[in-house]
Amino acid sequence: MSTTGKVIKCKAAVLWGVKQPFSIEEVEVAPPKAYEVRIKILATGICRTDDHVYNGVMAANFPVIVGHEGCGVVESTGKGVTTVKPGDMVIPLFLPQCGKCSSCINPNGNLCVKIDLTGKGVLSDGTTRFTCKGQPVYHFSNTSTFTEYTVVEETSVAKIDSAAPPEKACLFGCGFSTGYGAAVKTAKVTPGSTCAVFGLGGVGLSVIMGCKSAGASRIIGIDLNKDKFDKAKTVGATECINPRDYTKPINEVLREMTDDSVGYTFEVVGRLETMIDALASCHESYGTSVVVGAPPLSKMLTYDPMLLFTGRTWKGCVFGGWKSRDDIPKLVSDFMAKKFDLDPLITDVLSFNKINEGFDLLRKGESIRTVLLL
Ligand code: CND
Ligand code: ZN
Ligand code: ZN
Repeated sequence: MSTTGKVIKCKAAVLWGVKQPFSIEEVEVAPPKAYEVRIKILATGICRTDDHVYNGVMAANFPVIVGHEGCGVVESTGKGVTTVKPGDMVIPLFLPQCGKCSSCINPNGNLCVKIDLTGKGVLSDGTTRFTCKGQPVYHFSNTSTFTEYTVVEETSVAKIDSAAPPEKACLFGCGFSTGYGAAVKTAKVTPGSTCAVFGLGGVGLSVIMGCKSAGASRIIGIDLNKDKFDKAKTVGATECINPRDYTKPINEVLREMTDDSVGYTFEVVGRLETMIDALASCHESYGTSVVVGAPPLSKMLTYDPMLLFTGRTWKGCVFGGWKSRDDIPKLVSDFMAKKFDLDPLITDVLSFNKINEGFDLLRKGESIRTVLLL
């Protein structure tokens, strides 16, 4: 029986408030309105950004359905949708591409005005498509993938190769694309260069994969958890260090290790201290440092402007700098052509019901990416 045009009742993991465990609930998912798409989610990864919402350090309205690293199949489309149809394999995009705003029009921009950085959690008409126990439930970042069905706007959907395996392709929704793009698209790492990556989670390891594919000759991984080092080396780190093993500031350690030649640094933790450490660690004249870690809510940074005066470049990127609808299908094609391997990033695969277990693995530092199957 077709579900088109009807409310779908299904399972979703609802966050009712800060630091409350994910609660698997029956939710009602309304049909897509004009220019919207309803997607059956098949697989979704767990990213630290979802945990930031749980911890209250990233803006969101509650109750909310988070999750932003998913892959699924279009179930139905609203009026006016022309770029996807039922049955298409798709990735929901936390960074939309409307194609009309100033970022979308500029060849170097990607921060589409339709991105929801302030956690409003509603679609264009100001309402939500999720209801639980008679109460509206908010969307998250134009995606909401911790649910069997979600509704997103057409501008937040990338159609990908229908043969892509969802349990891997979901990582294109955030972790892999964000990290890999930070290196190849935003920093534009050059062959033979030296790179340093602060934070060796799923996003940081993807940065390392990007540095490697760009031809960097030295890639130094930095983490407080030495259990992350083996995996970092598997994906391309040439060496790994723990700042706690040194008494000197980490920028001095890196300068000595490399004869003062660190061309690129990446902050992939999301802490103010590591943002400054990463900036100070790139070469004072020609170095580039990229902020990839999500800035903590309402926190300010002070720094010595001499760090920039000498010539360093400091930048950041959302979703690796990619233009989401254009570039993600191409990245998936590269994956299907075996240009890179996502298997090292996926440490755990769990059924959707075990979502809290998946988050525990992340919090204990025991997982890179846990993929939940719906
Ligand atoms: P995850 O938590 O898996 O990795 C972070 C790593 O940093 C862990 O291995 C920690 O041990 C390590 N770490 C913690 N403190 C320090 C420290 N002081 N020095 C060195 N290492 C440390 O997170 P993830 O890889 O899923 O995400 C990383 C960040 O990227 C996080 O802030 C997330 O919110 C952000 C992000 C950004 C974007 C974007 O578009 N820019 C998209 N998704 C996620
Ligand atoms: Zn736009
Ligand atoms: Zn993410």
